[in-house]
Amino acid sequence: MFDFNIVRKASSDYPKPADFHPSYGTAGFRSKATLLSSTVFRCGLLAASRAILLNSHTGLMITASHNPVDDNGVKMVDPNGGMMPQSFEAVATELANCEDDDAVVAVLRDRVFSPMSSGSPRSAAGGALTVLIGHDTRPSAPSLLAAALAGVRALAVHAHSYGCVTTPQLHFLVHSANQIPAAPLPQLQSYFDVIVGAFLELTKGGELEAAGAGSNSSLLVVDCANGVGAEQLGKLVPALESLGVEMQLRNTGRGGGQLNYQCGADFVQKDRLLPTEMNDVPVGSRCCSVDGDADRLVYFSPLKGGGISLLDGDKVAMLAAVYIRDVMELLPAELLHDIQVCCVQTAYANGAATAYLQNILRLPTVCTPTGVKYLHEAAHNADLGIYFESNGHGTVLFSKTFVERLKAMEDHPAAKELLLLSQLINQTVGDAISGILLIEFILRRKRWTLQDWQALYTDLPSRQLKLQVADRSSITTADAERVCITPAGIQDAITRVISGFTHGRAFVRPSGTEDAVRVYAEAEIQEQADELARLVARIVY
Ligand code: 16G
Ligand code: ZN
Repeated sequence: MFDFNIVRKASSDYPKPADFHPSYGTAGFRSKATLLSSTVFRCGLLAASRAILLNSHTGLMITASHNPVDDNGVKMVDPNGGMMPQSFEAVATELANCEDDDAVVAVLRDRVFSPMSSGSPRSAAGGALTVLIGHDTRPSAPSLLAAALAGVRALAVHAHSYGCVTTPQLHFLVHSANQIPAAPLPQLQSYFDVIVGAFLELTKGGELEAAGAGSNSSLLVVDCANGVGAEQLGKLVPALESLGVEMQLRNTGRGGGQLNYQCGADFVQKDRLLPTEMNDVPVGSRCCSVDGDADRLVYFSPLKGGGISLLDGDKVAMLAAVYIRDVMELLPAELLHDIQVCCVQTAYANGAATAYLQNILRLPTVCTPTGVKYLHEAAHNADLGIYFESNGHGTVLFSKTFVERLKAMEDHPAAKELLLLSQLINQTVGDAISGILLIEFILRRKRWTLQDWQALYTDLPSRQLKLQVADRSSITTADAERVCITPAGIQDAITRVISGFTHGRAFVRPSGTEDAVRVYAEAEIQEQADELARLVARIVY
């Protein structure tokens, strides 16, 4: 049985900085790394508490994803490999904001344990309940890892650090650790065994052709954002070689480049520029960028005279949707009876992508607020839920029912193929490594170049702006962030401005990860999208 006195004493080594008020936002806690020791320690307590209460292994990922190298963050992972339920976020925030050690113990005892357990909490001592921990490549990782370990151990729960792993790898490992009770913890290799194993099985038989014509069709240049993806992606090189793809890694961190600085999926998607260390890549080459913790992926191709042709998360979603629809059409009708397919997007999805989905693919669509937890939940409600944010984060979820039906018909080649896809595609969270394998497989199977893929539809020109305002919480939204509720009158003003633009669409939302307000605008031509964004920004100021 754990002892709250031990918690109190351990907590005294991790005092909260005065005037620091973290909140569990879109992707967990995020801040300047120097402020985060107490927050990460307390997340260690929380992850251990949830392990005890749920009698399962839980997880903690220490990362600030695509944010600058001096930031860091922490995110909780639930036993199913998904994110901590939103209902628990307020308690996490309350715990992180306790001003002293007594308050930490009080929140833990009265808010975390008491309402959720009947009677006293189960003892973890002597049991094998474990919090699985991973971190990215940030220099602040070792000290924050020590804080996390101290938090977990203060509740007499085991902690296991996987070291430097991608966020999706950690989610995958937590999920698989909970599959067989009392089994030893999974090794990182099991992730590659499942994902790469499915890929090799899918590509067996050698019917795959080189991805279209062109002198560089065998080359895939990957921008690793100088992050954790570099080491893990290195392990894919042989698998892709078997498909005739030569994968070259850039921004691996070994060339002295800084994490996420002028590179990575966020930079490429938002700034539409060639990442650093890639100036020598031939025009028209197949390239992709992952972010600092390798849960986002976008593809692109360098253009003549600079700039890039971007294939963002919307395009990835459409490629996956087109392919999966093709395979599903080969399935016997009875297998598909009552099977719901759905594509989930956010307000950031390009209007042309939504139109393609609805008018050409004729797939049902749902729009949710920004943040994986919302998209993931919506995709889970379907039997086959395809979700990708434009920024490149997403995955394809298969329901248990659908997987069971596919298994029952495994002899059918299309059923077998979909089953393998459900293993190739990380089912816990968006995953750049699994995404690269999926895209490379589909391009080969369809014999498409990036240009063929790009031609699915033409994006409407768009512009995003980031505004520093005095109080971002004064802006509140509804209807999946497409409508501003407060300040009063702001939405009417935005709607009036939009009405002056052909194919105009715009919205404003407070960021969930930064102290800023974001503006998105799209219109028929780039100058108009820029102008619309500027006019909307003026309304906000
Ligand atoms: C985080 C979210 C991402 C979202 C982004 C929005 C996760 C794992 N990541 O990176 O889904 O698109 O925040 O950031 O949930 P913003 O609120 O600052 O625009
Ligand atoms: Zn990320």
